[in-house]
Parts: sequence; C-alpha cells; structure tokens
Amino acid sequence: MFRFRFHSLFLAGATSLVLAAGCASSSSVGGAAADKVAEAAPLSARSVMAATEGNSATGTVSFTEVDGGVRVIGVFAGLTPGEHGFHVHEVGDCSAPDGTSAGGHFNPEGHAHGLPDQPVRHAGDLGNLVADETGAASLDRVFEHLSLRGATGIIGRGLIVHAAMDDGGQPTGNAGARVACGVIEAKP
Ligand SMILES: [Cu+2]
Ligand SMILES: [Zn+2]
Repeated sequence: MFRFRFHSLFLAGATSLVLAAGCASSSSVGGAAADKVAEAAPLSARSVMAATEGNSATGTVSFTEVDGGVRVIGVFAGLTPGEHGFHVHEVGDCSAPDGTSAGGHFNPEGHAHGLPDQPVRHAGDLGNLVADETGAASLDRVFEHLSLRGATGIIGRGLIVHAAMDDGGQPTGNAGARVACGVIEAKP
C-alpha cells in the first residue's frame, strides 16, 4: 500500500516537472522533436547592456522575428542627451573595459557603413538612439536586414551604444567611444 501511494506521488511530481519545463523552453529540453518546433516558431533574443568603464549608460533590448525582419525594442538610461550610435558588433564579448572586445560592426555581406534608411549598409547598423534631457532613450523599429538565424544571425554577437551620433560616415559613422555593451542571447 505504501509503495503504491509513493509511486502515485512520484508520478504527479514528474508530470508537473515536465509541464514546467515545457513552458520554460522550447529548444533545449525535448531533443530533436522540440528542436523542429523551435525552428518553425519565431525566435527572439535579448541583450542586457552594461556601462563600459567610466560611463553610466545601460539598456535592455529585445529582438523578435516578424514579417520582413527583426523587431528591435529597447529601453536605455544613463546617456548624455542627444543622439548615440547603436550597432550590432561582431563579437559577443564585453570583457574589455572600453568595449572594444566586441570588435567591429557586424557586416556579413561586406558592405560599407550606413544608416538604417540606406538599403546597402552593414547588417549591424541600427542608426541612432535619441536620449532626452534625463538621459533616457527608447527604440521600437523593424530592421529588415537583421536575422536571428544561421551564419548571418545576430545571436551571440555584441551590441554597442556609442558616446556620439552615428553620422553615416565611413568606415563606422564617427560615433566615438563605446558607452554601453551587451551580448545578444537567445531568449529561452
Ligand atoms: Cu558601434
Ligand atoms: Zn556600420
């Protein structure tokens, strides 16, 4: 009798564990079948950006696949008022105090630098954030050149906010120092 009751309890516990795991993740829990489902569903990613040494800029950014590109939604604080260049950089590494470990602009197609309204540019060129007088900025825009999948995908790459405005000039928009850095990570 005791054994039977123990077994029932164990089953109930295992079932709720499986349900909880199913809610939490679609890609890493269920093996090949779950991977197929994940491939068909829209992907999303996010980046939590931290200030580089001597700066106070922070941000939280989400990336979601939508028709025609990737929707980027970001909220930022601690900036100086005005425009700040904002780019996906090649390397998801913010270990250098000045953010240079993130490498150059993500540019899988070998294009010249540009602003988002220019059709030919680095895939990572996301233009400028506009900070208000309190240092806050927000962004909600669909970028048609971005991808979350494959060799041209941005998951695992770096995200940088610059001290100055990206003026679209060569080679990287004259946006100056890197004031915030984050790694773009797949959202579970
Ligand atoms: Cu940059
Ligand atoms: Zn660029």
